[in-house]
Amino acid sequence: EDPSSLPSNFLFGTASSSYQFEGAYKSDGKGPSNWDVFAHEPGNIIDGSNGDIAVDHYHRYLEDIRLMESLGVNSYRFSISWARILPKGRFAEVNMAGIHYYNRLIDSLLQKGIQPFVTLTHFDIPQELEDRYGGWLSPKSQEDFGYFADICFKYFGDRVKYWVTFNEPNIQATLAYRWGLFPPAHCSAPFGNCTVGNSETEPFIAAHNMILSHATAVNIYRTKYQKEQDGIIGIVIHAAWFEPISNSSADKLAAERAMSFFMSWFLDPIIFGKYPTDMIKILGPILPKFSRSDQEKLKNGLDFIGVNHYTSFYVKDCILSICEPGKGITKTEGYYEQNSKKNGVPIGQPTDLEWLNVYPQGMENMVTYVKERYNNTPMFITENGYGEEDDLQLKDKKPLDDLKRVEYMAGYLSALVSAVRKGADVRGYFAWSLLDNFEWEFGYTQRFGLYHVDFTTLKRTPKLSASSYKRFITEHNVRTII
Ligand code: GCO
Repeated sequence: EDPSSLPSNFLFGTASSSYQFEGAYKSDGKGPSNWDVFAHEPGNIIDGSNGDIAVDHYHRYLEDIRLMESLGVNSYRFSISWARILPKGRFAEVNMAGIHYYNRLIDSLLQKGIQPFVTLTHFDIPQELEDRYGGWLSPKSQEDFGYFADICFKYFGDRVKYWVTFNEPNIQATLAYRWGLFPPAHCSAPFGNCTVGNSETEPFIAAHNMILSHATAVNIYRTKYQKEQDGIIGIVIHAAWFEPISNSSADKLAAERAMSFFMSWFLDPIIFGKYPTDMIKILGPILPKFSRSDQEKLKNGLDFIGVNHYTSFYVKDCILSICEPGKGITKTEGYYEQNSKKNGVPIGQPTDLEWLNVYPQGMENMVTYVKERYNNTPMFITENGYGEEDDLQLKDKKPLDDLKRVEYMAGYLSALVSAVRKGADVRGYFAWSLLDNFEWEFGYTQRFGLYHVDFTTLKRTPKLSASSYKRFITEHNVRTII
């Protein structure tokens, strides 16, 4: 596809997050985050690693900005470490050294013509909030998040014009409170055996507080800052594409339910002021309710939708069909089962990672779906990328010749261009990620970078995908100048 079909002011960038990149986990007054605590507990991260040092972006951001410059990107998506700004949430002073770090980062980016695209929280929160009242399970979290967001708008909003409140709250609510794989590691049988939690109810309680926290931050931005600072604010959702496994109407309805239970769970309340109808019907009293004043607060709740899209799944109905125990059979999962395969055949080219199949058509389908469901609200593809198992374990592989990543990006970018041609209002694309980094419960065993990182020396080396992304961006720019 011809990159010139993209708008001339299109943002091209790479994405990152504070815990996965920064390191410096207790430097310059930073407080402990929930991820610091979780990763330090033996058994939680498969290679026993943590983000104490990560890729040391905190100290190497200037070098990393030079890498961005050589890619030719005009934007950088990163997140703020809440515990670096507020080591104890709103229960202690602002840590000015943390403010200074992000000021240096933002100013250095702008000097190179790179727009900061800033996420307020990408999974990591001050541990203090967990300890005091159970983090997102408590409605008190709303006030905390508003307090934090206000500080960020106040100190950085003169220069930051793109704000994201939450990164993938749908993943966070599910992994932290249904599967126990993210802090605070809550779950119950048959989803897992944690010491605390309730997999059937807590994901919805945490999500409810996140949705209202989002609304709190957006209202603060709208009333105190937006007019003067002239930026926009949105939320980032993990948006896999769900393909019905057969033509039966039951499977088609199941795929619709998958969309509701996964993505629209967050987007519908923020855009329409209520949960999706199929969720309300199926979950009944399990789903918390929005009061009148909540609904008022929610309306007009975003300027753009951030879509993280990587892969697609087949979806099978579990109301009329028999599903495997523990996979979609309960009402809290929406009575659908997701699978990467149909009759043993994967939906797209398989990768090293079980959840990741290469199916570029899913990008076009997803973008079109979001466009139609949400009246063509402006969108950014806030993440898209290809992951591989660590090359140290696969000795014969040449880590820098990442042809599969090159092909993945070419396919997905061309599917994106095609959706834009057909009228989707997509304004930017961020590759996950600039560098190999800390991949949550998988530690350093999975690599998503356009640049290879030697995790011992922290040396960065470009892969083939870095030059192919650069070429795509250059072609786009050349056409738009002519
Ligand atoms: C997110 C993602 C990233 C991952 C990436 C690769 O929440 O934005 O989980 O942090 O590193 O999706 O799996």
